[in-house]
Amino acid sequence: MSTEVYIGLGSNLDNPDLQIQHAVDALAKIKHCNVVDVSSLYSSKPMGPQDQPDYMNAVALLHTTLEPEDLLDQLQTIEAGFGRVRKDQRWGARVLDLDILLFGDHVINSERLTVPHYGMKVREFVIYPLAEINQDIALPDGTSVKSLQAKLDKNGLFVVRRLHI
Ligand code: ROI
Repeated sequence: MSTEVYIGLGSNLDNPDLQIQHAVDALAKIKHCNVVDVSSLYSSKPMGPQDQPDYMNAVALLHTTLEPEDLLDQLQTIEAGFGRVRKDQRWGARVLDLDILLFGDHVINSERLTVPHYGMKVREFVIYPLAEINQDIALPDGTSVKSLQAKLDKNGLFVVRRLHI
């Protein structure tokens, strides 16, 4: 049985626009995973410290038979391959961030993983691209993405271009 998984992608260093498309390409190469949809590429204002460049963000929908922590391993391997240093300053600039936003309707609170992603409900750069892929999804607690989007200011968020799978 495969599970629908939504992944958040973010970058604000070293040509973020290209990093995000390359990251989608890398997701497509993970074994036991299919990338079935991807949002547009969005430009967003940094959340957290403001003395860092604007971000590029997107969301991808995968179908996978991997367990959550095995998928996390794969995502961290991709981040490392993009030169991501794990000690990046908290909420500082980064080459590539890959977050598991939703893993089917699983609720996970392990040492390595918090799913749904803890900050997603208030992040316009997550909720808008998610709603672009599927207006009708709900979080495990029943909150619809549509209702979250209606409450969230765009905060300067805009679509840059389409991404391809
Ligand atoms: N801000 C934006 N706009 N996009 C991100 O992906 C992002 N990621 C982060 C923090 C530093 C919280 N800010 C962000 O990890």
